[in-house]
Amino acid sequence: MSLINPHLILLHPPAVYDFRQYSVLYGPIADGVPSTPIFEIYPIGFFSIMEYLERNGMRVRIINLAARMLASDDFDVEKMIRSVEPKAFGIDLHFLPHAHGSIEIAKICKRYHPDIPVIFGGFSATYFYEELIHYPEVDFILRGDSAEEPLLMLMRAIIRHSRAAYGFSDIPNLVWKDDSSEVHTNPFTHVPTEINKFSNNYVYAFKSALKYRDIAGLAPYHGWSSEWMQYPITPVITCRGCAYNCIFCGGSRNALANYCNRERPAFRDPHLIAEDIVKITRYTKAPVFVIGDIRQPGQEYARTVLEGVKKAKSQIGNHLVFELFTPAPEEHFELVAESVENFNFEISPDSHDESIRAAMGKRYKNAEIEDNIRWALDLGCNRFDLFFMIGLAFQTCESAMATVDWCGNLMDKFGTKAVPFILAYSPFLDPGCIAYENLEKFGYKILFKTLEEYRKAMLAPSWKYALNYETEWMTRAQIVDCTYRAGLKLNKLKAEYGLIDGHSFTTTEERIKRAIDLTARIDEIKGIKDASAQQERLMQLKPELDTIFLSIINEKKQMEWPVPVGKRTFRVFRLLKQMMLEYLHAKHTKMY
Ligand code: B12
Repeated sequence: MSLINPHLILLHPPAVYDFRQYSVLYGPIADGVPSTPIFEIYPIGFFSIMEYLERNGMRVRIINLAARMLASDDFDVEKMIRSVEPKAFGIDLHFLPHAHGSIEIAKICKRYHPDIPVIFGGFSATYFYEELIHYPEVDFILRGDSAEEPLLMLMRAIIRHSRAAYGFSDIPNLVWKDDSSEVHTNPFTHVPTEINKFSNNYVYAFKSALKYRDIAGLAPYHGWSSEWMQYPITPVITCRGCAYNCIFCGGSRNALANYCNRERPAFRDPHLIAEDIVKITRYTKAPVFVIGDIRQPGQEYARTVLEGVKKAKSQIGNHLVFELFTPAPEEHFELVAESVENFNFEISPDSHDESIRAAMGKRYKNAEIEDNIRWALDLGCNRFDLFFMIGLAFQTCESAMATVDWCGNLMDKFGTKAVPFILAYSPFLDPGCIAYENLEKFGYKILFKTLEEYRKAMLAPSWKYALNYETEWMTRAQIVDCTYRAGLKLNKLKAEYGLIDGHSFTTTEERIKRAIDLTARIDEIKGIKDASAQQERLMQLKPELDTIFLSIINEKKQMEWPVPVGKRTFRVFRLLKQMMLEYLHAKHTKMY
């Protein structure tokens, strides 16, 4: 084995393998995130897994296959997988849209390396573990929202005992097959309440990228490395789990209690959050996205984070982005403004209709939202994003269009710094969320239940047929149609109020109209009985479909947080210095 052969290779699959060959109208399913519909962003947890294992003597490499495939049509996944020889492959099935890609990648791993174990993990692997373990290419599943410690145990067991069963039965949360393919489900007991040991340290990741000479493989999303890290937004994680119960969220308190055994969220020490933020700003000028409302555990927690950041205020030019899970009191904005030079906020009111919002689990008023925008902007906030949804309980298309009208009012009142987005809840209502588990109560109908159905759904020719739900108030076709109508209207309003220029307005309108036209043409093609004729007609659409692949109703650039003008986003020398220090520190940690 070569000295730099990693013990574990974490592979991030594209949602659909091989998307480069299929003719699919993915629709605006990724219009609210920086990734494409292939969902090339790997779980943030890859970083903490890598760091925890490396600190304990394992060599870990991340290969973002999805981002590599997006970057080049010539990137040969099979060749890449054939050329490596780790002790184990780890594949994420965290986001359910990867139902197709993750299994296909596992098949390729097994084709070239039948004896190398394949480990699955993530939220969707946890939810569907009983079905997933029966796929022949899956050897192990680690359930739960915190895999670091059991994964280290598993890696040690794999390295010491090869494929022998000895040792596997002691690893919490592990689902595994023995040599005669009998399935064993270990107790699901590892749900850490103390998460300070899992840091947000990207230094290990960069070290690994240099070691395996593969910066491109590490890129968390397409465009991140290709533009030499021009816009590498860096997340800081405040917690595991959530204190809130939004009914459509697979990461809500009840959802995680239901399938991840997490009864309550675990928060990282607020002093460490401040340290994480300051540390990151030493080697990048990119925006820092603080994930999770820092008021979740109480105002005192938020105060401690902000006071910590304030100490370094004069050295931090980066834009910090804070989430608001509920509207905050004015003092919170004052505290943020005192502590941070460049700050931004985001909130997800979902609907303008307070009764629909309340049904989704969010009991706050429009007046409170408006107060928050005003206070924040008056105190110097650069940008206040608002996210609205289509596909909610009790929501008709008329109601969604009225939400767009309210977005117009907000832009009218607050100008270009209040930035609204409207998106369809897509492609899937999260398994395990309150609505998914109580369909009748919330008027949802779920169209796919098994993992195998989700795997196939991702290959549907149009997102209309991939959506896993409809509501009492809108069918799938109506959700699709309403999303395009709302997108057209919001685009127009954004141009009217000066949030976007004429070019953005025209290109977005053209994309939406093309998507409407392609939706109708695909519906027609679906009516063709002969499968090969149908496939041939679909393939003829591919060049046109490719022109609206990246986004449809929202341009990606509209979601970018500001970066200080004229600054190089990465400070390479500081990063190298930090890596050196970490290396010296790591030399003193014991090997397994
Ligand atoms: C922040 C966040 C984002 C961020 C960053 C995502 C990221 N890189 O992880 C952004 C905004 C980009 C995002 C996007 C999306 N998100 Co999101 N996101 C979250 C959120 C709020 C917090 C994530 C977090 O803090 N993770 C903490 C880190 C430390 O842990 P982790 O990444 O989960 O990893 C741990 C375990 O899951 C496990 N694990 C994960 N992968 C693997 C692999 C192996 C081999 C093993 C062993 C273990 C393992 O071990 C890790 C370490 O302990 C969660 C809700 C929640 N409460 O978790 C939703 C959540 C994860 N997102 C979700 C969804 C659906 C999406 C989107 C598909 C939405 C969309 N249509 O655009 C996209 C996918 C984007 C992509 N992949 O390209 C759902 C997933 C439900 C599901 N079953 O599919 C969640 C649960 C809730 C929600 N609806 O937002 N998201």
